[in-house]
Amino acid sequence: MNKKWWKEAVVYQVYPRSFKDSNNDGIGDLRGIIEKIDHLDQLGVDAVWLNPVYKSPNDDNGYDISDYQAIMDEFGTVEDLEELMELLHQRNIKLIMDLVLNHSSDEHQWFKESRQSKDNPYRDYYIWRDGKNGGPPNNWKAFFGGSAWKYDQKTDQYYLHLFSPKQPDLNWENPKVREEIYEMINWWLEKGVDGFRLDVINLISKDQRFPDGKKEGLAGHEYFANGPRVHEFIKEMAANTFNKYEAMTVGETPFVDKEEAIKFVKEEREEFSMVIPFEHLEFDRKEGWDKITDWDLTELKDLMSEWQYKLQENNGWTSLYFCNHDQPRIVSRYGDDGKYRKESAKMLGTMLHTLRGTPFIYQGEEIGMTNISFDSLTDFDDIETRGYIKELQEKDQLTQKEILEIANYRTRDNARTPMHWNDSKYAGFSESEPWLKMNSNYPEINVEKDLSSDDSVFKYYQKMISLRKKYPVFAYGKYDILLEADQNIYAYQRQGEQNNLLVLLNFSENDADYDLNDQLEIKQAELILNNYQKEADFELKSSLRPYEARVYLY
Ligand code: ISL
Ligand code: CA
Repeated sequence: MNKKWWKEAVVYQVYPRSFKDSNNDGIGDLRGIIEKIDHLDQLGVDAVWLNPVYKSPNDDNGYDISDYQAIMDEFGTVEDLEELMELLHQRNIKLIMDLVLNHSSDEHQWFKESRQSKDNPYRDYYIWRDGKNGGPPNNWKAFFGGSAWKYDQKTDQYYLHLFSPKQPDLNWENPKVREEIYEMINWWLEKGVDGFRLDVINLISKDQRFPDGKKEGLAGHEYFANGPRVHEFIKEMAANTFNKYEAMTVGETPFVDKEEAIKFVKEEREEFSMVIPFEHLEFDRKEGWDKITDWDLTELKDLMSEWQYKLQENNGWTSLYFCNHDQPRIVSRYGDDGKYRKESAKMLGTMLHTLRGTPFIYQGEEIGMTNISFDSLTDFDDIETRGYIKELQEKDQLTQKEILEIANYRTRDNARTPMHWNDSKYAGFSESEPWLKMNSNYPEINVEKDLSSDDSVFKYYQKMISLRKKYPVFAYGKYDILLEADQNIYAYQRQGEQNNLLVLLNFSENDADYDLNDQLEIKQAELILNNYQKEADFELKSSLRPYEARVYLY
């Protein structure tokens, strides 16, 4: 096992639009992040990943880029970004940028040219096809609803957009596109950026026959996810860019299971440092976005275990996360955002920081922020939610109230509400009305409050992060599951060179008994982390309190 800084790191994700607004226009910005570096430093994180900050008309909040080498007007300037990077580096915090390479904005110069004529030099920068039988070229569906093809009158052809029509897919088959992309990446690397998170990077190679999709789920995904040339393209890109700088790379990879994951992250293959898995966040949406399903802890345990074993056996690495800008708040999903909010937030955090991989904390998770509840369907900003609402209204099987309930549970806006810094109006995020509604619970849940209390979620995260730094077993220890069939407790050990860890996590709101006598022979162990004030002695047979998390060192 090779040691790497990013295997020992904890990454903090900043969604710039909602982190801190420095000039009171209601929108978070780069100077706002600069103002809050102390918060990151205090928490103890090693790297910051910024969601896209490039020039963009914001059809999908920055994931539609119109200029890869300029900063969005509302966020600031390239100089602000350089200053932020410099200040982070002074505190030994690395900077990870987001790279959106599967698509650009339709307002990018390349696309403006491309749509002009069939013989424009930029035509093949995008994917254009003739229609079929008066409709689109095939049945592929877009992630945000509807067909993945949009008709363009000017040249009487369709272009492919796997996301919104304002996000046309780039044509990676064209070597000129690849060269331009590599040049742009190197421009950022030369500035000193330490790594990248690569948006939906496993979608860049499409089956060039463009057949109709036949599998269940998003139509066509078997032809555009993990496509024929995906590894060839990634190897070429890595060799020409990241690997020359030893940059950290995080591939965002929907439709990837543990077998596919290995192909991206097995160290010898020199593709990515790690991937962003999805399967562990799909338990409550197995029957689709519009149906909330019950889920079972043993399923989650099995899945986590399979990934853990597969990766450690194959010398591969992964990111560990529950929250990001696309996911509702985890404490409202797998935890309890009422009575046991603090306990369950800490317990879920413990899982992320004690498995084998690199933990990613999403802003607000470190204070246990919860989902929001909008009163009206018009409150939603998220383009994905608006797409689904439209589809559901057209299907006409659910009442407006039912649609509102589902949208509130699912919406990516849950993660995107402004950060809670204190209990003043607009929570210290801004002095003007924010771009998205605030969660009304900010007077109870905010950073200032957490800093002044000993048993806060923040203080617990701080401790967890410092423990990871102190004991290499957190990063490098071998994973083994315990109490495999237990329905309430997720238990595992990590075996390291100097020490071992025993992790016990109660996912239920009741006390849960356990007996490890058959599985372990430990007499003494030190409790190094516990989310209850009154600490428990070490015993192989005992009971956990509601949402209790314990980490023992031995
Ligand atoms: O967010 C999702 C589930 O709620 C996915 O459908 C999501 O769109 C997918 O995981 C890809 O996400 C990434 O690319 C999108 C962008 O909207 C997301 O914010 C980004 O993380 C298109 O660039
Ligand atoms: Ca601002």
